[in-house]
Amino acid sequence: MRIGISCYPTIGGSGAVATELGKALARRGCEVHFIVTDVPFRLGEFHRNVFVHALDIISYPVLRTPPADLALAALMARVVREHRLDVLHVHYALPFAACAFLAKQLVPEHPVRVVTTVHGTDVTVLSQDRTLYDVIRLGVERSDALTAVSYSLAEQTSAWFPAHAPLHVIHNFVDPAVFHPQPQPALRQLFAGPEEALCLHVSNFRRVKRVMDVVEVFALIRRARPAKLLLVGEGPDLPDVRARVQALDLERDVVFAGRQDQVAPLYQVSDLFLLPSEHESFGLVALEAMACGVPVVASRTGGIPEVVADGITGFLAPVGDVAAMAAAALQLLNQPSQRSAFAQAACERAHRLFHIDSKVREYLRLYEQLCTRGEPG
Ligand code: GMT
Repeated sequence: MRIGISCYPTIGGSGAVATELGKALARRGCEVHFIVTDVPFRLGEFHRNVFVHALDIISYPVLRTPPADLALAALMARVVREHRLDVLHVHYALPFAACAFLAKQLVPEHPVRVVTTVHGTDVTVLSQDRTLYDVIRLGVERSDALTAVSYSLAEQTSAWFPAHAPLHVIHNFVDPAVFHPQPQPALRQLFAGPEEALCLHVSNFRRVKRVMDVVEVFALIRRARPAKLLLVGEGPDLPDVRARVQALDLERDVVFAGRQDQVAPLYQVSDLFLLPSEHESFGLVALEAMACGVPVVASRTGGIPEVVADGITGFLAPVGDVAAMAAAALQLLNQPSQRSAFAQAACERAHRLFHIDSKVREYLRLYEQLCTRGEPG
């Protein structure tokens, strides 16, 4: 099968999922064409059966902004035609679903099937903007199939786009070969002493992640016991977070690791993962932490309860309830036997329910169903 994939190439869950899916499909013998503005960050070295088509955008004085989305649609159409793609799978509805719709109009002679995966803020934030709603709706309604990364997001998608394409829930996934428990004593020593608990947060430091709550939760933990906090990632809220750490006099206990490509070892050395997001359609980082045997304390919002089993693989609390999150964290950190039971349950749940192989099979089944159906409309 020949599959085109479009996604944002930069750091973020949707790009990570799209890239890992593409690599896994290629390992299974599919020909995979990434149609992107840049090489996806998780792609890594050369992979057999994987091709990257990166966008070139014309610059001309009359054009006030580069016509990136139109150029992407034209590139999609060219790759569909030249490589006779069976499926064009786009990740994140804006702009990719509308670009794919346009690409299809450009190659009417070639019956490519368009699959759109909605990931989160494409539905929960951008679709609620009047200036974008209709163009997102077009893409969502005119895809041949739509997938959502959680039941929670599927419900929201149906509410916003009642006439959407046939909708399937295919949860995000982890590769246990990469995300598994693994003691890393030398690495851990860099962050925490033997008596200290190590808490971890990984995100793009956007408002929706409530990284400030991570700091507040940690401050309460630190008041009760020796602990360190490792913050991975960067984004708009980073300066405020740094300032808050300073104001709370926690500079010696908080490590800002910045952007990291290899996150698995950082999960592996941590005792607890904190994800107090305002909203999260899935929470891929929580799943990756669990797969590495790290219990998660998170907010009860969106798709997080589909990932974190409350009271079994972590604890969930209302958004903004930093006291409840700190109490849950301390309960786990102060009782090593409970923490290790949660760690084991977390790893077991992540590997059993969200294994890359089963999710790739679900996507392939969907592609095959679409391709064996008659000509798409
Ligand atoms: O929608 C976003 O905020 C961006 C997107 C991304 O590219 O990271 O994140 C969403 O997709 C991830 C992968 O499916 C999910 O794990 C995240 O929960 C989701 N983010 C939100 O819903 C805020």
